[in-house]
Amino acid sequence: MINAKDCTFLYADWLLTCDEKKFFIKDGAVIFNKNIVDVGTLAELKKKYPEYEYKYCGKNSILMPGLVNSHIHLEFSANKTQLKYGNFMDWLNSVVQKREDLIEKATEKVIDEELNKMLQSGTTTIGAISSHNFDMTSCIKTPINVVYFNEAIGSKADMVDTLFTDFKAKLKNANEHKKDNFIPAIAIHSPYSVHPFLIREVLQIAKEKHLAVSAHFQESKGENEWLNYSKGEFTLFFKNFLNQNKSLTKPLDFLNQFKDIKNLSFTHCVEANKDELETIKNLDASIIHCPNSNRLLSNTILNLEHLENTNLALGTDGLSSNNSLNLFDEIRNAFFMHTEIHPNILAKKLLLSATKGGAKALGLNKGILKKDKDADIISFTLPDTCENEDDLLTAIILHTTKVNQTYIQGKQIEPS
Ligand code: MCF
Ligand code: FE
Repeated sequence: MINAKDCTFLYADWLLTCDEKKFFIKDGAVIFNKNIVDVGTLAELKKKYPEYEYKYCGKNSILMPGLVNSHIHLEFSANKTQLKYGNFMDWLNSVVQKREDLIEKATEKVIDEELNKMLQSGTTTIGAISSHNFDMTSCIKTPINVVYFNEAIGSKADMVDTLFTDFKAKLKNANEHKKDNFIPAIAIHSPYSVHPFLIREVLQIAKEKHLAVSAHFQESKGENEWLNYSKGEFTLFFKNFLNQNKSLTKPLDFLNQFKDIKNLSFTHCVEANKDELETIKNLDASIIHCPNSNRLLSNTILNLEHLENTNLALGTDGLSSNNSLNLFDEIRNAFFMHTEIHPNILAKKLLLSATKGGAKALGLNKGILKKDKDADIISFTLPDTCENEDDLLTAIILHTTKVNQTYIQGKQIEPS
């Protein structure tokens, strides 16, 4: 028996479970309160629960899990035209130059508007990397689920105690607002920018408090050369700004410090070699793919064929390296970039990475329409009928930028 009073009953022309088993349900229906109660064809569910009224999502409608944007930087939301693209070091130098101005312009109102646009485009969960907690008020009040990654950054030895104290204050601040849809977590900025002492201490906290952890990793050729040989285009930056002439860690030594972190992700990984990818896989970590950002900052692309058996998630990164935080835009761009994979196979891979894959990366019970999962659900319609499930996912990617209905943990959300 179900308590119909607390439940919503929806059906659509197609339901995508985003679970590899039984991915497509034609004329699919879902019953949910805060969690999903049942999923099946409308005929099956009507037979099981005949006395209830089911609401139709419309002609050519789709029901699927809400999207998970696993990696964004909201504090950079004010950037439109200020940063340099094409080479990571040029971008980084422009960030150093414009950072204060951009951060000042990223007011609560600007960030709220971006979050609202994300809601309208079907994103129900984000992994937000926060450098300063300036985005925290917006992240606490949004109905979107937020895994809030407090960032540890800084490689100067004489600053390390201060940096650690600041980090702990930020984490404490975030922890005071912890709730169902605001979950504090830890970001280690990258192997090149965080002192080994800081990495060790911060990971110790993550282990003790069972927090999710994320890090940028192997994003550019410059990073790879610096980490392995203390050479290349990072050299000047480290000499000038940090008076440092040697990398403090090697890529594999960096990765090996993350053992025993349960919900772990590495963003970018475009320059990661076979051993590094193998280590990531053995850590049971996820790789977060940010294709637009990689195109803009380093003009590279992740090789998806090298990632067998590693969980893949998807992110937009911030507006510091993108023109949109709409995850359907990102999926569409990725779809056109990865020309080595058949469109329909790639479409499935990308939609999985934006739902189930993202939920795993962030350690959440979401991303799949299945009994007992959190009821984060979106519905939208296609411009015409699609009879064949083989073509459906490509059609969705080509034609979707906005959704009609959004439910987060069972509650219907009206974008403001
Ligand atoms: O992911 C992109 C590129 N890689 C590294 N960092 C950032 C990205 N977008 C914003 N950032 C932030 C980062 O969180 O840039 C700051 C850090 O606080 C400066 S260091 C690159
Ligand atoms: Fe990033």
